[in-house]
Amino acid sequence: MPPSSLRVVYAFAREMHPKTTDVFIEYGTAGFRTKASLLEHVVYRMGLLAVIRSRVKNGRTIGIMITASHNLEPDNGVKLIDPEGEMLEQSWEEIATRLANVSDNDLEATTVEVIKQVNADMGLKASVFIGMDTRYTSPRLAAAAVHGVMALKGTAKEFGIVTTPILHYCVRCRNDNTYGTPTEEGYYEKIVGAFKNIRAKLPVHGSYNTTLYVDGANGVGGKKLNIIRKSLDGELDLVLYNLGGNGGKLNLNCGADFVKVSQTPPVGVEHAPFQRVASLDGDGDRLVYYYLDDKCNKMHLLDGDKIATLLASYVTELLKACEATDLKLGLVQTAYANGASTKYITEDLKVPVSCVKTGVKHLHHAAQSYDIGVYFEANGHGTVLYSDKAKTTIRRIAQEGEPEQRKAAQLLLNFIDMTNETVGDAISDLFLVETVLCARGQNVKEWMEAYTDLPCRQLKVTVQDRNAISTADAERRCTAPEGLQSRIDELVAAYKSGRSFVRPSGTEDVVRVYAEADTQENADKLAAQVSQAVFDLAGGVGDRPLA
Ligand code: 16G
Ligand code: MG
Repeated sequence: MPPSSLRVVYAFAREMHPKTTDVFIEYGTAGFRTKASLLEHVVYRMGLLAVIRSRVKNGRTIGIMITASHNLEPDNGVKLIDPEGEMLEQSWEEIATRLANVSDNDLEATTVEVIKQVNADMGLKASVFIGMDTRYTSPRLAAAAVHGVMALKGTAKEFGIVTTPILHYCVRCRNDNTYGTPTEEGYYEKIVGAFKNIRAKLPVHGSYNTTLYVDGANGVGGKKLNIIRKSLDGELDLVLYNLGGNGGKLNLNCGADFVKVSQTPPVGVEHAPFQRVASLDGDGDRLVYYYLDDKCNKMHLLDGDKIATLLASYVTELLKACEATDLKLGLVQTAYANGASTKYITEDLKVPVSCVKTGVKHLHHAAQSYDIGVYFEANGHGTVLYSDKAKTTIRRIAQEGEPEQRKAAQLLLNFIDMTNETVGDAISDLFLVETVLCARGQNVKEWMEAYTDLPCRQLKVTVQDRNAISTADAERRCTAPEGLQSRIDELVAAYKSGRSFVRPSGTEDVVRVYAEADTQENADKLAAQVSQAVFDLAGGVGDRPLA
C-alpha cells in the first residue's frame, strides 16, 4: 500500500477522533490509562498500531482491550495483546506512546514512519480482536478502535463486554487452535468443562463447603460468573454480589483491589462468620479471598501469595504422585509478596522462588523459565504456566504410567485445562482454588493456617516528580534520591521482622510505600515513618503523607 493512501488515517482522526488534549500520555505497566474523556484519539491510534503489529506478525491476530481494571468509573484505558495472548512486547511500548502523542496533523507521517521502522508488509491481511469492560465510556472507545483498524484495512472482530482474560484467551486460540476455540463459549467449555471433569473425580469431603460467595466489583467478572453459575449443577453454589445493578458503582468500595489495599470487606456483600468470599476486580483478572471471624469483626485476607502457595503445593503433590521428577516447578513473586509467604515457599514447600519487578509482563516472563511456573502478585493477579515439556511428560504418564501415576497425571491434565495460561484470570483462578480446597477437604480457615502473614501496610505519597525515585533489585532497594535507602534501612532496623520499600507507581502519579513488621501497629508505624522519609527526601507535595 503506497503511503499516499494513508490519507484516510488523517481523515478518521480529524472527523471522528480528534486529539483534543496536549497532556502527554504513556503506555505504562498495563497500557494507557487515564480519564476516559482523554482517551478517544489514543484508542483510535491503537487500532492503527494493532493492524501494523498484526502484519509484522504475519497476519496473526492482535487484541485490543478497553478497560481501566480496578480504577473507578470515570477512568478508562486500552492495552494491546500479542499473538500468544501475552501483553504487548515491551519494545513496542515506546512506539505506542509516540503514536498516541503526535498531533493529528503529524499522525499520517508518523504512521508511515512506524510502518517503515517495524518493517510491516502492508499488503498482508491483518486481524484484530476487540473487547471491553462494563464502563459506560467503553463502547465509544471500542468504536474508535474499530475505526483505527478500518483505516489501515485490517479486519476487526468485536467481542463486546468480556473480561480481559477472556479476550487474551480468544487471541491465543485464534492463533493456536490447539489451545481452544476463540469464543466466549469456547472459553467456558474449556475452563468450566475441566472443572466439572475434575469434580467428578474428587468428591466433596471434609470441611469443604460448596457454597462460595463472590464480590463481583460491579464489573464484568461477576456478570460472566452469573452465566457460568447456571451451568454448575451444584458442583459449586455461587452466591453473587456486586453485579452492577442496584446503583452499585464499579470498584467503588468493593472489588479485589479495594479489599487488598484497604484490608476491609467490600460493601454490598451479606456476611456471616467464616463464609468463604472471593473478590474479583473490575475487569476480572485479579482474585483475592477473605473471611470474617466469628463475630464478623476482623477480616482475614487470602491474597495472591496465599493463592500461589495453595496452587504450587497442590501441583507439587500431583507431580510427586505421578513421579514426574524431572519437571522443575518454580514460583515468581514481587517485592509486595508477604515475607512469611516467601519463607514458607522456601522452607516448607522447598520450591525455588524468584522476585521480579511489579507488572504482569515481568512475572509472566520469569515464570516461563521453569517447566511449571506459578506466578502471582500479592494483589491477586497470577496464573500457572506449563511448558511444552511439562505437558508432553504429563500426557505421556496419563497414558502409560502405573494406575496411581495415571490418576494423578489425569488430574493434572484437567488442572492445566482449567488454567488460563495467557494471563492472570480471576475466573480460572477461582476454579483452581476451589478444586484444591475440595481435593483437600479444607475450609477457608484451614487454608489460611498454612502460614501466618506478617502484618503489612501500604501507603502512597504525592511528590513533585515520582520519577525522582529510582529502584534496583526488583524494586526492593531505592537508588535515588540519595540518602533515602539508608534512612529506610535505619527505620526498618528498629522493628522485629521489619521490611519496607518504596517505588514510583506505574499507574498513578504517586510513590507507593510498603511496610511489614511483627504487629499491625508496627507495620502501620513503619509505613508512616517511611512515607515521611519519602516526603522529606523526594520532594513531597501538600501537607503531609496520607495515611
Ligand atoms: C497494573 C498491572 C499490575 C500491577 C499494577 C501496579 C498488569 C496487567 N497490571 O495494574 O500487574 O500490580 O499495575 O500498579 O500488568 P502501580 O504501579 O500503580 O503500583
Ligand atoms: Mg484488572
